[in-house]
Amino acid sequence: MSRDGEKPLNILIVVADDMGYSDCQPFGGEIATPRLQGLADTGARFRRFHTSSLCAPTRAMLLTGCDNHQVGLGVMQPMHAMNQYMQPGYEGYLNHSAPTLAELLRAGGYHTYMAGKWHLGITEKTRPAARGFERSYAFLGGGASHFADARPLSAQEAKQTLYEEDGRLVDELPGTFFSSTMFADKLIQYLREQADDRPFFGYLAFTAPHDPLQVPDEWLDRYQGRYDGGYDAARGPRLDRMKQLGLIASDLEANPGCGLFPAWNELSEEERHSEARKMEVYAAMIEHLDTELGRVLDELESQDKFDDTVVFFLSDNGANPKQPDFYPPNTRESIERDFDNSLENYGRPGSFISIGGSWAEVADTPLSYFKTTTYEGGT
Ligand SMILES: [Ca+2]
Repeated sequence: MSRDGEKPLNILIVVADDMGYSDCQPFGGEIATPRLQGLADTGARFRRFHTSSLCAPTRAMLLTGCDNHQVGLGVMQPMHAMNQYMQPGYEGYLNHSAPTLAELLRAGGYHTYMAGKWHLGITEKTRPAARGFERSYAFLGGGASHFADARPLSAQEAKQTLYEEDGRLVDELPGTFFSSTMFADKLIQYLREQADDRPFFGYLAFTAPHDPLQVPDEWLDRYQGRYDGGYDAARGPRLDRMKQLGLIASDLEANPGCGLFPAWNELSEEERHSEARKMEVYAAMIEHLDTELGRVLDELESQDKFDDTVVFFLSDNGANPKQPDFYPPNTRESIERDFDNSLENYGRPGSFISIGGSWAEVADTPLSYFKTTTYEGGT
């Protein structure tokens, strides 16, 4: 990274969780993401960049440069098939067969900071502190409530629904906790506490907009009414903007979708209200992420480091088509019983909602399918 003997550049990798291909502005999305737009305006957009179709395998590849099967994430827990148990490459955590980017950069003189989702191991030997991160504030699991209650996605997920800081488990989250805000706060703190002028590697892995779709109350109504027109009314303008931006061929037609989910005109009035509200919360969650990322970029500016920092932004996989009963052993009944999924409570503590298949297809415009599949909408 050294430029003619100059100081090596800082590196900041920012990951969104389950964000669709065209959700953000630089890729044609209607969701206000001015900070990402700013980065894109002065940077490059990668149109042939692919990920895995799931969280942890992508992260394993991102942090090692190796195929996920080589480093222990051949399958993501708890999705092991019987013949995958105890098999090399299927450990379900980042094994020690390859160094991480953080280990290599730290050995090369970088400070290494992480804030956000880890999902690559929960034991002391597999947490960020053991894999090269000098400072870390990490969520170790796959997902949870974004508020202080940190409610697990399911009973099976509960054992990895843990936060840690610098290798030690965090007992209790502050009452004001919201995931994206805390992760930005922590990265800013680590940047401020750095006492020398060595370069840094930052890994900011937001858990937004992974379900449960949630935002701080003051953000809840930011997109009110914006999705009342339904799926096609959102998809068409996205496609048009992508053409204007030169991201796709000008004669590309709208993707007809996989046909597994109901069309807008097949929904009852009540179902439409529910669907539109879910997308409103999802959109607000992405704009909120952009704002929190903006605070980190502002900090770099104020430390006069922004121009010496290479910033990468990616989503770890495509948009999520699954409903909350996808996470075993949840059922529709258990979700209804254990969460307050009344329309007024969507996006607030105690709710557990997801955008579902039809919106996931819109979020991945113009690609086919979504997270959990290896079609382009998944990767
Ligand atoms: Ca993900």
